[in-house]
Amino acid sequence: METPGNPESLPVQPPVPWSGRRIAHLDMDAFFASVELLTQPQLRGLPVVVGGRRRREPGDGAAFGRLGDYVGRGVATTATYEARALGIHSGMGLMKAAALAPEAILLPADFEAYGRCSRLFKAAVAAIAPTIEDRGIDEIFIDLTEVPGETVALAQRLKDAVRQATGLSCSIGVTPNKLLAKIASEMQKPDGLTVLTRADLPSRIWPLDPAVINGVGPKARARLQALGLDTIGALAAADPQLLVDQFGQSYGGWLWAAAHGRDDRPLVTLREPKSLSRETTFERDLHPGRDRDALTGILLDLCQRLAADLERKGRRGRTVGIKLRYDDFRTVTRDQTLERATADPGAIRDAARACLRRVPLDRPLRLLGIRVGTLELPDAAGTGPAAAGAPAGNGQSQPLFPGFAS
Ligand code: DCP
Ligand code: MG
Repeated sequence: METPGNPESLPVQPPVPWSGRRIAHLDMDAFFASVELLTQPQLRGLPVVVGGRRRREPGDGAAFGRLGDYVGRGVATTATYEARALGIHSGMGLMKAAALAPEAILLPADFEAYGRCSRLFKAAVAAIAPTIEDRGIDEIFIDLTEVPGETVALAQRLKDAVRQATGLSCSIGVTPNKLLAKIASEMQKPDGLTVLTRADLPSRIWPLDPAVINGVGPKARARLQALGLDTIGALAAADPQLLVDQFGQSYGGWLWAAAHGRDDRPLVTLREPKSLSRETTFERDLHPGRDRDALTGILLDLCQRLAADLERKGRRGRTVGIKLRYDDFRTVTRDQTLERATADPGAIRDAARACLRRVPLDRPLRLLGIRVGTLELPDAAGTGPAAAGAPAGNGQSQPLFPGFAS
């Protein structure tokens, strides 16, 4: 079967996977390096390597240098395809890489930017296909079984959505299971789209090195090689008893099944948090009147931390709640529903203030907590979490425990 790499080669008949499932694996292309090129487009087309330890300072736009000038023990986290053509790959020592390509550009890593892009591409996919297994910063499995649409068109839609949300390309493989999808997504990198059916197993999978199977590491590969099993096809044709004798019941049996493209593992989907919260118990009980400034400071700090938690997890919430525990261990909570979901510390603070007006503040407190619930992902349009909230404003200086006469 023709596997489409470009629109011209789209098959007339949609490919039909051989089980009921349609599982996609999506992996971003040269991820860290591609994120860097978004803000430094003048480096496009050049060999670029991301690595090294030095932290980038804010406003440090021109922080790149020649790889040949690098001295140190850092490793390459990734390299553009132009740098890979020169022999550089992830995990390679930068000094070794420098010997191969001294003229290549070296950029320090900016993990915040990679995290932002990661959240954006996952949200863009989730808006189309919500059943997702998160496999790390730049890859996910997606269950497309229940998502309407022909497979190639749907995969293309996902790629387009990822590009729209991030400006980045990714590669997708769609097959009946995770094992094959992971192999398929690699097949036409970068910007690949590979759909495999049962009929493709002998022609597309069996010629490959067993090392492309996720779970066959260098040691297993070497042992397979020693047995003369240097392709997946050879592994599939091997006597399963030989594999069990060599590798044990469990791994040997798995190897043989994997070579036949069998894998029934379900997706391990994101367990959505219902709410996020922060709370603190004071070293000594604080009185809402006498210790008003201290309490205000603590609550502002909790709001900031909670907003940072939301930002990190890429979530916003529509309810804000407070929790107070009095010196006699009685606990009260109050909630406030917002008009729009927010991750903004100012909006959280304002809602907390509204909640505080509804609790008695007549005795010392031992604990203060704040919670944001009814969480949602930001829309795939790419607005940052702060965009949906009220501006942080300058209300910071107002006490959060107002109107209490001690
Ligand atoms: N990474 C890392 N150290 C490694 C390997 C990877 O820090 N030894 C980081 C940098 C990569 C990101 O993880 O950009 C994703 O890893 P991938 O293996 O998916 O590699 P790339 O996305 O860089 O390239 P590809 O296009 O092959 O997926
Ligand atoms: Mg990748």
